[in-house]
Amino acid sequence: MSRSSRKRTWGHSFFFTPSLEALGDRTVPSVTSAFENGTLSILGDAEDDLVEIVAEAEGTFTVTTDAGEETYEGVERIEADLGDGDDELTIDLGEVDRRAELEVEVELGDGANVFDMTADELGARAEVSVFVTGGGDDDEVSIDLGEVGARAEVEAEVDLGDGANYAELIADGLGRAASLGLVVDGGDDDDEVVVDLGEIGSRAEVEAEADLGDGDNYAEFIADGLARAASLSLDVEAGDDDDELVVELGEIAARAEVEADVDLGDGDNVAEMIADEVARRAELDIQLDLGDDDDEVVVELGEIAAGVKLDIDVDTGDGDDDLTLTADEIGSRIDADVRIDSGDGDDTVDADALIDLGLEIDFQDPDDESSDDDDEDDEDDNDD
Ligand SMILES: [Ca+2]
Ligand SMILES: [Ca+2]
Ligand SMILES: [Ca+2]
Ligand SMILES: [Ca+2]
Repeated sequence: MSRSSRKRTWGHSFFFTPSLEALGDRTVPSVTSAFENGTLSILGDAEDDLVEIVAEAEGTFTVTTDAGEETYEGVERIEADLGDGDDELTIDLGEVDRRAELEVEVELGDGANVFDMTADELGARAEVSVFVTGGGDDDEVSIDLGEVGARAEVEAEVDLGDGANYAELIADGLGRAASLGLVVDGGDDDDEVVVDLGEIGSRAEVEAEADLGDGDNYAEFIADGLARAASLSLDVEAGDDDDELVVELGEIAARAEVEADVDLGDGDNVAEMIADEVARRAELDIQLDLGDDDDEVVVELGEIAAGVKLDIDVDTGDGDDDLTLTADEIGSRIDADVRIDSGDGDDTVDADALIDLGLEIDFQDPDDESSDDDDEDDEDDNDD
């Protein structure tokens, strides 16, 4: 029906009226689907396509497009190429069976696209991979996994291209020894990425990598907690504009490991890392690099139990930076290595709570060595 917008008015009548051919085209559906060797293929065109895929049973999917409704059995892989235009693809996986395997690969093309995949739950040892590629315009990608079962494996790669994109990955908790790998590429322009996983189960492994590119980006990574011996690796990179990253991890249980490597580039960036509790023998390795310009850093670790290993390295570059590092309590036998480099500029650094709790902090602030405000200069050995 969108074709009617192409209708042109002709000043005079001709024998061949192109509009008649256009009318004939309307009977040709814009989306076709096919099935071969376990792969369900969906092909759109350069116009706006609307596709809905619903799981009926394991490997059985009903596809609804403007061509009608078709059901396929024995599906192991879904491939969709929707071309340009503002496309919308929804996939409802329902309850994914134990040990079920599914691969989804989607090309959304240019245009303002929407991709929405939901599951109520992933059964134990299920394996789901999803690869989504957007184009140069504003894309919206949402993946909701529901409750992820024990030893389930999820791999998600989302390349949003340029444009003001939005991507979210939601789970209602990860089961014991489950694994989740996420890679998000945001391209230029202002992107928003939200990851909210619920409780990360014992010995579960999460690896998340986000490259937000230029633009004023916002990224949020939330977990209700990490259970015993769970591990989380977070790698976030952004470009020269004003970026904001919020990480909230709840209670980090005994022997859990958190590794965060954050590089937000120049611009007025904000980085917040918050945990309520870090239990015995957990390990935290936090590297925050916020580049030049006026940055804000908050690291709040709550109660830190005995035997915790802490490696914190914060570098806010030049500019007027504002840093706060706090904890409520620190147990005995902490293996801590905390370095703060606030670069040139008028910085406010508050790590008093950590110092009061007995933690040694290695401050690197070039302003301390060449301070114009102090009447008496501390003589440094680098004076000639
Ligand atoms: Ca299309
Ligand atoms: Ca895009
Ligand atoms: Ca961006
Ligand atoms: Ca930046």
